[in-house]
Amino acid sequence: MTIDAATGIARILKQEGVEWVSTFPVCRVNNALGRENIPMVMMRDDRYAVAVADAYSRITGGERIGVCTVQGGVNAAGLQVAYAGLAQAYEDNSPVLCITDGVPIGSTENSHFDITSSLKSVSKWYGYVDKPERVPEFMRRAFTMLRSGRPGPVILAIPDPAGQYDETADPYTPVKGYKSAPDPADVTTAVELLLKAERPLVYAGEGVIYAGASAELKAFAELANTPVITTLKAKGAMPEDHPLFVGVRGDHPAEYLANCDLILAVGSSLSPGRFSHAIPNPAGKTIIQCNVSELDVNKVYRSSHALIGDARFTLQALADELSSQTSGSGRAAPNVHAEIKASRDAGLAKYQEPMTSNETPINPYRVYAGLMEVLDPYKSFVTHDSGNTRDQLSTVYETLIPRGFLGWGNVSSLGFSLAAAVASKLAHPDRASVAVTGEAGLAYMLGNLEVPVRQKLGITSVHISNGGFSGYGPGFWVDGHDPYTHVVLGYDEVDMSKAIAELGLHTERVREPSEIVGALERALAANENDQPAYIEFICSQYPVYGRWVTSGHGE
Ligand SMILES: Cc1ncc(C[n+]2csc(CCOP(=O)(O)OP(=O)(O)O)c2C)c(N)n1
Ligand SMILES: [Mg+2]
Repeated sequence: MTIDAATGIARILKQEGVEWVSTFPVCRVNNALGRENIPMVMMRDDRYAVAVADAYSRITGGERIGVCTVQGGVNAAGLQVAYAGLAQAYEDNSPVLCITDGVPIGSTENSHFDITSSLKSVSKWYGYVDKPERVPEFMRRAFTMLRSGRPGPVILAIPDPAGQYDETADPYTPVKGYKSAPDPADVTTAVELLLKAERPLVYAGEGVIYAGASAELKAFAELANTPVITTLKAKGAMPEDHPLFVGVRGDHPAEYLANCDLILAVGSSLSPGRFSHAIPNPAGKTIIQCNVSELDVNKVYRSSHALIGDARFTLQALADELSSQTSGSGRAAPNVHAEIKASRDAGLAKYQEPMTSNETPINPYRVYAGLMEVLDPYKSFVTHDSGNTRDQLSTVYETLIPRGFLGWGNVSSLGFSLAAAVASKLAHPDRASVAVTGEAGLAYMLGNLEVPVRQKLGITSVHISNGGFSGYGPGFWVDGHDPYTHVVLGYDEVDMSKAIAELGLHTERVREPSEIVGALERALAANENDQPAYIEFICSQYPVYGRWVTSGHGE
């Protein structure tokens, strides 16, 4: 049976279990998606089309691959805007599939912007489907790469979506992801090193979430009696009420990183970035790198030892080996729980007062405390935006399930929180979904707030409305680190709750701390009726949060 390439792609996406595709028009496969009854979530710009699919892959830990389409071809306006989203997905290792129009044969070298070289710089693989009959091959390769190894975006460019091929010549069957386990000899050595250490620390990264290895992380940590910290992107990989959990941000993780003599990094590249902890005195520590990719071994820090493989298999193998080297008893560390509790309590003490503060304008921590009060941590999703909401929430928001909180940022692109909240609602309709943003993030997302109204997605946008880019102005730093560029029209000049109400969201403006919980409850009730909500909390500029262990400051 002869079909066109676009129809072939649509049918294969269905076979691969893709339930919807995010898009911003126009892309020449979209009509085939429509004809084949694949729902499209139409965003209001191309970057958000990528971001929603990207966030969906992150939130589902790669179990369900987010797919987007954007305009390509000659003079690819859509792709040029989408590039920002793809760059973010690439830097953050998100397995998103982006389909775009390819430059048709006969039109290459026609424009200054070189699609091939630019897209290769932000993808695990860029495939140009040069013949319609290669659609099944390229789709197989794409899904294999999306589900195996180090995650990352795959981009397919389709130069001739109308080109015909015989669907029966190379019938498509869905492909699986392939995983590997580390060399058993390397596992033995790792456990020997662990048992020699006096103050080992597990440093868990997002690879644990992609491997679905949270249970294995907990089981291994308990057997090894080791404290655990997580990266921002892995926040929630370890239940944060567990006695072995130290933290993500703040003085307590900093203390543990400084004082440990062995770091077992699992699923983290350890790359010192804006939003990761650097390792103090690395030369004085044994660093064991457990990663799916050899690219992260000996990266920046010398790896004393490495285990290459899937994080779940790695943690299982480590637990088995530790059990056998200790005759089943595990590693003895009698005071570890008490030490962690003391360090956590000391590190978090200074946030207690702002979390219960009655001051007006409202202290943003009081809003976060309200969120923790109204949300069921087992049935909700919270994400931050760039700016103080990221730094403050990652310091104090207690997360009990993987992806109960999405931390993001190797690249922290303003406005991504809306995409994440939309994606979470699509992934888990039964979970409350809340994005917390400042005015900079809000400005990026304004046009896209129409999407959850149109799509009937009950998400809540919480705006910490503090009249400026507060981390940049005076506050934590005496004169502010960007004193000339932090003031925008604030709550006294613009009532965003009125502006956004016109889009059809349930909105409220809250000035009193005592009204926080009620407003959040009303927002969640609107969400239950499939209406998105926006709540503007009139807040103080309060740029105080747990520090990263790094010489620079995050943005
Ligand atoms: C796309 C993009 N451009 C620039 C930045 C740098 N940046 C980080 S936070 C921020 C301002 C945040 O201000 P606001 O949203 O009001 O949050 P607040 O810190 O006041 O809570 C800027 C410009 C960024 N993260 N992303
Ligand atoms: Mg602000």
